[in-house]
Amino acid sequence: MSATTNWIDSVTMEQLNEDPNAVHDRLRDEAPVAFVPAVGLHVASTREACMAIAQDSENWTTVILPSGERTFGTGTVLAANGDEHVELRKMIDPGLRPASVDGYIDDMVRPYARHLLEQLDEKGRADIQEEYFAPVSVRAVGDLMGLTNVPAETLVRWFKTLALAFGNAAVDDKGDFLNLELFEAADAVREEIQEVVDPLLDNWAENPDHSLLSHWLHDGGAEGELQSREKIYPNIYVFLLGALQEPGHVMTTTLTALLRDPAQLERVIDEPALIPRAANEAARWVAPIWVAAVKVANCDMTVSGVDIPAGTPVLLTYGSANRDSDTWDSPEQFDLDRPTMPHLAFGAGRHACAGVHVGMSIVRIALEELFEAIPNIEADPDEDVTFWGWTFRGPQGLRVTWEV
Ligand code: 261
Repeated sequence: MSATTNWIDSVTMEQLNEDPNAVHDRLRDEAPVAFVPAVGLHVASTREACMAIAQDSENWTTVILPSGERTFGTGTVLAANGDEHVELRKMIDPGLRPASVDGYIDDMVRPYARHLLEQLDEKGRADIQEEYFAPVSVRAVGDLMGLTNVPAETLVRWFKTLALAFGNAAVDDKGDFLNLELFEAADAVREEIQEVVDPLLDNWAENPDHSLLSHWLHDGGAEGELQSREKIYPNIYVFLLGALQEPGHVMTTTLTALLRDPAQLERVIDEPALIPRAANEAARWVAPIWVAAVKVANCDMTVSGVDIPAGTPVLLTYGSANRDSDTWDSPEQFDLDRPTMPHLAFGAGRHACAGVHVGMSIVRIALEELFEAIPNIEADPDEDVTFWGWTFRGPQGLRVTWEV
């Protein structure tokens, strides 16, 4: 075995969760597509390799990370192909179109954001992730889905449990999953979700409203028929993980980057129109969904000079692609002024994120309200921010202070 494969064989899931960049900086240089035993899959790390695969749906069939399938079951939009994928996107996309989002998003986000900030204002310190960003993120998307009566704490607990299971990608040398207790916790949460959502679907069957789930139930099925729950539930789980968690991750990552560079923070606070640019650069800098797409080669393929036999699943690491120095100068730096190049935080090709506009609108509004209410926000000098996660990545929390 060559020296090059040797170090890859000893990469661990812990390393990937703690500091994926240390591993992937080297993978991009030495092995743009390589088998990584820790997760039992081939992994594509360069922007070129990820784009080539993501944009070629003729030669690659979309599947899902095995730990993701164990968490959500089959039938998610994430793993659908061809007509089935088109049908699911017809169910999911309409409520997320920019023109539609722009009509409802302010009323959905601002009042709750202001309410939380009023409560925090006099305190002078907070874990802004746990006390503001995560609640705003889940309340906005939860309300949009129609889960207005599910408390924010419950929604946060759901996405955290589902995310730990989905990202539980480690396998032993036989390819069997480790840490089964994380899947069992997600099984229990899925049951809890059904207990909450079943009665809501019963009600929407008789009394449709403007919520996303009511539309899924009524508009996604055959003419005049309700969409089957079998088709709806896997995609509810997808939303209750990614859609609930990631706007919050982008908010915290944006603020973390700005707090580390007070000159850039000051520019954004002085000129709120820069918020979208800051949030977009944050999504490139630390992609909240660092890893998720898996594609299987339909025939023998060669990607970036690496031969991939037919039937090989390849994991696309968009977080790594976003740090590719062939595209970005000093990619490890958060830089408001870098030339705009399309990054891969929202994926590419047919499976590109359906929620990019709604998600980034929620991020923008949450940051606008925060900087308006607390323009003198500072990092807590006693706390070091820890980023964690390979599949999903973001700050574990973010302690901040301000003078009251
Ligand atoms: C709404 C998008 O959600 C996800 C995306 C990728 C992996 C898991 C998700 O829940």
